[in-house]
Formats: sequence, structure tokens, C-alpha cells
Amino acid sequence: MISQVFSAQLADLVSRETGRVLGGAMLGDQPGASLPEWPVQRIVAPLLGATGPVIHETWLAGQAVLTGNSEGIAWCRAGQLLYGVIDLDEADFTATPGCSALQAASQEAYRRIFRLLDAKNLPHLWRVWNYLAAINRETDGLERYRQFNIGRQDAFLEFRRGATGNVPAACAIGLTGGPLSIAFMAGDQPAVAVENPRQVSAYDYPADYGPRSPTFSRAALVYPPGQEILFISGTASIVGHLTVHPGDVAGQCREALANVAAVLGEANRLARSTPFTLPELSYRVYVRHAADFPLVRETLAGLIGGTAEIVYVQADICRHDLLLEIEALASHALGNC
Ligand code: 3EB
Repeated sequence: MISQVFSAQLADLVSRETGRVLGGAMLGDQPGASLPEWPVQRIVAPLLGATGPVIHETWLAGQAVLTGNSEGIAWCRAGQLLYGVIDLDEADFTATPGCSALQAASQEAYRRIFRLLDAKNLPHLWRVWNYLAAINRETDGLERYRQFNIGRQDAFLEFRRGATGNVPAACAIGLTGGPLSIAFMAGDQPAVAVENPRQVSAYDYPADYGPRSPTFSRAALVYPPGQEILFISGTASIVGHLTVHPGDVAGQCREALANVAAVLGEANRLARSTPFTLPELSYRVYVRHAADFPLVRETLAGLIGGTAEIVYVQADICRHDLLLEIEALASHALGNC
């Protein structure tokens, strides 16, 4: 059974759980903070409303783990499940005509992930966390998010994985600087992909949003032994394929949460355990403008209830007119596994 813990410090975890930590993320505007032994994705971005400068979100495996480093990926395996982190510096890639350094780095990162997963016989990608610098900046006539989408999709196709249907849950978020950073969870069993009836599937977005569609599903249900985990992808104020409520942050909050609720409803049709509910999810909310944070917090508290675990981060969203994005997860025990 894997579980996620949130902490301001890691000392306790290191002494208590040595050898049973899968990996995690360190969020906060602290580029110099020291990191533990296990794979950690560094998300260098200001926390909003937090009590300390950093938050560690850490996956505990509840069993002995095996760690390694291959293909430049720090990985950790617990049974038939693997968590990994890869950081690539775009400066190590050269742009060629028709392919920016970011596109090349994105394709290479996914190639390496797929090679590692194939070698470990854990081919099913469940959930991917993508971060890149200046996601909305246009270079060579194309927004960087769109460059990333080309590289990502090319790697899926190159490895014959298909770029529609059974693709992983994901987020793609912009930071002020730093490498292309991709964390992922994968396993020997396929995820059940979930779509949102209120939205066009991202892999079917029309070409207005870039030459290649993004390769992700709206949510994934995954099944470590004895467990059902729901990963809800980054979810924004998009209906159909259009951004709605441009410039209206409270409106975007309500619409994004309506989308989370719609994905939840769809997931519950497919789920094997008891229904997932909004207040039980743990959330990560990316807010583009720090000044919007009080209104975002107040609006979401009114909709989700005041007790849910919500980590707020100031970061860029992949469309310039989106002011926030919400991702979430929850885990249920499954009987007789
Ligand atoms: C959207 O719905 C908002 O490219 O991996 C959300 C989640 C978004 C994941 C990705 C992008 C991604 O299109 C953006």
C-alpha cells in the first residue's frame, strides 16, 4: 500500500521510514535546499499561504524499495510500481531547423522514461508531472508549451504507445527557470484512463492550440496491490476546448472545480472501490498571480469545504488566459487483493 505524506521537514521521515520511501516532490522557492537520497522532484516556485518555506510531498511504499539511476533518471521501485524523476537542461540540446532545444529535450526525456520502463518490465505510465521554464514564452514563432507537446507526442509515437485514449494523467506547469523536470509513476498494470464529458479530450484538441495535441488523460485510476488510487490531472477553466471566464479568477475557480467534479463523477462510474468525493481529495492548486490567492482560497474553500488538504503554488499555466489549475488525488483500500 503506498501513501502520500506532507511535511515541512524530512528528518522524521528519514529516520522512521529509511528504505521504504518511494520518492516525492519538494515545493517552495528554495533552490538551494538539500535533498534526501530518494528521487525528489524540485518544484522551485513560491508557496502561497504555507506556514514554512518548503513542503515535501513524499510517497511511502510500506515495503522495502530498490533505488537506482539509469538513463539519467533517479528511480525507486516498490514491487511492481516505479517512481522516477528526470531533469534535463535545455542548454545541453541544440536546436535544429524545425526542432527547438526544448522540443528535443522533451522528446529525449520521454524516450528515456520509456526505455527505463521497458527495461524494468513496468511499461504502464500512470501519472506524469511536467515542469518547464517560461512555458508561455514564444520562441521561433511557437509557444514553449507547444514545443514541449511536439516532443512529448513524438516520443509516445516513436515508442508505439499511441497518443490518444490510454495515455497517462498529467500536469504541465511553467516555472520561472530551471531544467525541464519530469516526475512519473508507472506500473506493470495499465491505468484506467478517465475523460471529462464537459471537455474535449486534450489529445483531440484542435490545431488552434498547437501543431500537436497534448498527450494526457483527464484522470487515471491505478491499482497497486490492495489499493485504488485516483489521479486527477491538472484541471482548468476549459469547457469543450475553449478557455472560459478569461480575466475572472473566481469564475475560473468555479469552472475548474466543476470540471474536477465532472471527472470525479466519471471516475466513480469506473471505480472498483467506494465513490471518491471532493472533500477527501488532496489538492495542488497552481495560481498564476500571487495577488489572486486570497480569492482563490476563499472560493475553493466555499466549494470543497475547509478541511481538504490543499497546497497552493504560484506558477504559470499552459495557456496565457488560464489563471489557475487544480490537480488532485485520493486513495482507497480495495478488499480481497
Ligand atoms: C488543459 O486542460 C489545461 O499538457 O500535460 C492540464 C493538464 C493541462 C496536463 C499537459 C495540460 C497538461 O488543457 C492544461
